Amino acid sequence: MITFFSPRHELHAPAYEFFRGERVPCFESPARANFVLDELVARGHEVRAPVVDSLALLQQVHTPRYLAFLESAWRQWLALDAANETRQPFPSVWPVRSLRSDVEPFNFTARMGLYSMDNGSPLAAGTWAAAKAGTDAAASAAALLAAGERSAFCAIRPPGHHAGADFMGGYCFLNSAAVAAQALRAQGCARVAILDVDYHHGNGTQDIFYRRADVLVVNIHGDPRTEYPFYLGHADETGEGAGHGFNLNLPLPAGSRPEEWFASLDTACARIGRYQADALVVSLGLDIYAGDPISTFALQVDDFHSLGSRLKRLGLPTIFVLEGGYAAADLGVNAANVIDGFDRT
Ligand code: SP5
Ligand code: ZN
Repeated sequence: MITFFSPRHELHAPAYEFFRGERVPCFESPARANFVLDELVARGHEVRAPVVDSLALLQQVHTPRYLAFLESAWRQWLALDAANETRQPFPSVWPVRSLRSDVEPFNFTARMGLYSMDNGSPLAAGTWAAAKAGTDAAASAAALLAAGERSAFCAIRPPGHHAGADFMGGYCFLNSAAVAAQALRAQGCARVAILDVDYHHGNGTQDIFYRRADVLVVNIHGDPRTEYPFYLGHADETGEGAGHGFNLNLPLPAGSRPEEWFASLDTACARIGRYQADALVVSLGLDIYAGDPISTFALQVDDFHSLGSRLKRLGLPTIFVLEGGYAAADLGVNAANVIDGFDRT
């Protein structure tokens, strides 16, 4: 399977995040994508640089004011104080419920809060460049499918599925899976399915397509009553307006076993089959792995091969987009097992 990869992902390298009130090294590290790249190369997969500019697609899935903020955020941070070069910006105030989010404050930290769902998405100097390289990869993968290829893999970071139309969150800034789906729609696929298998519910992707019937969104994830992102991902969220019936959430209790997870995968695949999708985007979060440091599902290395071969049986042109997965040293083998399960069985 052809893989899209850009070394620009390394431009997003914040030093720390917060955990229980302490600064800890970021779980979402540059090493992650490099482990994936190395394993795919070792197994003989072709790697290409992104070739498509995704800006027009980004403007269809994110709001203009969010894109303007994110693109200029680091420059604004430095403009406050040149010494900020070695500091990380974090939000500390958010417009919950009765507070207004329609008026953009001048204050930088207040705008950070307006455009964030949490304080868990550290910004760095190259965040925009790295995230944009990721969405360029997603758009390039769609172009490859238009040219007749059956599948493509985007080995990208930072991840994207928590990023909604106008906010960042959960290590995510630009929603690459949404860009891939939007690109497939633009090139003639009438119905696109997104299957999100990351441990955490893909609230951003759900947000972007919630009122649309042309993109089915299916999520398998840890029950949000106990797992991040907590405030979305329940089974009763089925879509709104024209999108009613085109969002399926399959939450599983924390600690669920692989057998239970694969039973949900069968349910997800059955829904995608009934939808008669023309193409599939897989938000490939590998934090469902037993060795993941922040998650509680227990898929083993070989289970990722089974995941790939199960998805192959859908018989759809498919784009895989890397999302979470924090056991960095095992990420390459787990990602490559999905790809080989799909490609080589
Ligand atoms: C893309 C993605 O996987 N984002 C995940 C963001 C999760 N952020 C919250 C992390 C909370 C970590 N809790 C750790 C518990 C360890 N015992
Ligand atoms: Zn995750």
